[in-house]
Amino acid sequence: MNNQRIAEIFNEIADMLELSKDSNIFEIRAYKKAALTIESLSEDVSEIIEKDGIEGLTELNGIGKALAEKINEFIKTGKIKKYEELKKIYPIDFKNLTRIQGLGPKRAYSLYKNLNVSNIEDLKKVLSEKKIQTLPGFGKKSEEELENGIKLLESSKGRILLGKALPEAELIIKKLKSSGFVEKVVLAGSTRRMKETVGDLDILVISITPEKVMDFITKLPEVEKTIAKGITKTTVWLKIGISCDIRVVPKESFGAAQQYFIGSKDHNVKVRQIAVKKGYKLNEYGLYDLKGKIIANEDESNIYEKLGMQYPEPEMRENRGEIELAKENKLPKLIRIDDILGDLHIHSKYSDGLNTIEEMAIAAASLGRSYIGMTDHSKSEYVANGMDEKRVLRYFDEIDKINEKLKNKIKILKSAETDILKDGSLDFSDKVLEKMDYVLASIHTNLNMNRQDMTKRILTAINSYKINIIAHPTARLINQRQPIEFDLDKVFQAAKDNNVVLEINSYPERLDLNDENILRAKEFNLLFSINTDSHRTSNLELLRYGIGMAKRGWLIKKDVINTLPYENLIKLFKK
Ligand code: DGT
Ligand code: CA
Ligand code: CA
Ligand code: ZN
Repeated sequence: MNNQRIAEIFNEIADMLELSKDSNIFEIRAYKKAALTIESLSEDVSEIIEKDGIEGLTELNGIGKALAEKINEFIKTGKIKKYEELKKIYPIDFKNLTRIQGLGPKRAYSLYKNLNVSNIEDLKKVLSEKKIQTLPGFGKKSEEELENGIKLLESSKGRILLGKALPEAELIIKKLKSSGFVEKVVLAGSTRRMKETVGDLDILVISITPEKVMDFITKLPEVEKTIAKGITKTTVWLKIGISCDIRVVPKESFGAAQQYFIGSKDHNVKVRQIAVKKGYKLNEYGLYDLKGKIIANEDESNIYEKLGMQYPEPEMRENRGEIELAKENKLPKLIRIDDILGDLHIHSKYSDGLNTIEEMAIAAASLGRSYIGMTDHSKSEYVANGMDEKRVLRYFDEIDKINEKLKNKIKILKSAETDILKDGSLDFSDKVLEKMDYVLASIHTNLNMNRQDMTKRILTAINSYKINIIAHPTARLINQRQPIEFDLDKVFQAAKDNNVVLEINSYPERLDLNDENILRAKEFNLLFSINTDSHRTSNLELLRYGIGMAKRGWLIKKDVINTLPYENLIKLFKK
């Protein structure tokens, strides 16, 4: 795919432009925006050019004539001159280096200038020589941070984001279904349990022609190579960078196979113990009595039933107490995606989004949402084109107008993603905050404050009694950035005392709060809001990942505020 590479190049150009003295913020943003657009196209840019020429490109969101020509240049020559020229000045592997926590383009450049570091290997070397602590702007602490950052990056190798794994699994399953060789296909493993990262895909199939299924799989265009091919199990390596296990299972074992391969392993071990206590045997082929007679096979729920348990949804199967509840008939009725009526974290062109407010609203309405909250960034988010006090008022005026226009379709609430500054104060004056229907606040800067100061910062914001929702509370980026450090229990208690709601951010890189923190926050009887943090219309569909996380955190409908109808929600915010 050309798209991926061009997006990478544009991001790198943006990084390099940021380094030059006469850098132009608009140009930098333009490259970043274009990269986002290209990355998410379903069609390769070369196909667009073939069909509609360069004009086809300029019709895309965020791509003007100059950038369209750069894309065309890449398709024609395999290169972009501007990139090559910048690369001569900055021969640095920004793409990989900036994936290390605490290392942005500026610091990477400083390491290059001073110590000739141009890639991760060089960085490891100078770290081992303890050379970085002597540089201006760096210290012993930065050295430690970089070492930890490299460790985090390396430990994540091999696991990919659910947001990448699930669509790929669905694509393969769809192809299998239409192949004509299978009777039934289901997804299993961590992807089915909606775990935030996935080690490999697991797919189960019923088929009377397993050879044909395996031939079909190994020839899919998504497959890079075949690792092992058999009649009952085949493993292929996928181009997205993980492997996929396909198992063909006899019809009479399908239920047991599902129970086994959905996992998790810890859950299975415990369930098997229960079977043994009852005098049964449970494996991936069936549930048997002592004489070896099969008592449950064809379907999964049957197995739990025979063991005297309720059926636990896959998202709960992590041996975190769900088995005990299932035995006592006390499993919570987990939230479902259809329970969600609105989305309270959405960006538009007013800051770093790709679409207009109206486009976002119409897209949300067509997905069945009855309200959205607009939350473009506040002024401190300079690179993200954050709004100052003047612009945010125009933003609210425009929302009023669009509300009038769309009043039969959807309701739009006024808000803004307001930065919690270093001292815990907010990035907008009270006068502006009062004009909002609710205040969504979040931390984007000074992420490496120590635990004590960070706790104080968040508590100050919460105790100000000015905020309604804290967005992506830990600010982590999966595989890239550790969560900020603060006293969770203190913050959760303060949130409870001040009616502050915690977000479950559905962005696959964020999924913040995560399952464990949700379970912990639930102990404080907190309320949650499951939002997409959409930056373009297609992002609105990321909601299912937030729902996955919420189910993994055992949430039910009434734990989540955006299951409320509009009027009740407004009342809740007024309280
Ligand atoms: P992953 O791939 O690391 O993201 O996580 P899973 O859960 O998909 O693990 P995977 O692919 O190794 O195995 C798929 C399922 O098979 C797993 O969730 C439970 C089951 N399984 C694998 N190994 C064992 C085992 O040794 N004992 C039991 N009881 N179940 C197992
Ligand atoms: Ca797996
Ligand atoms: Ca597997
Ligand atoms: Zn946001």
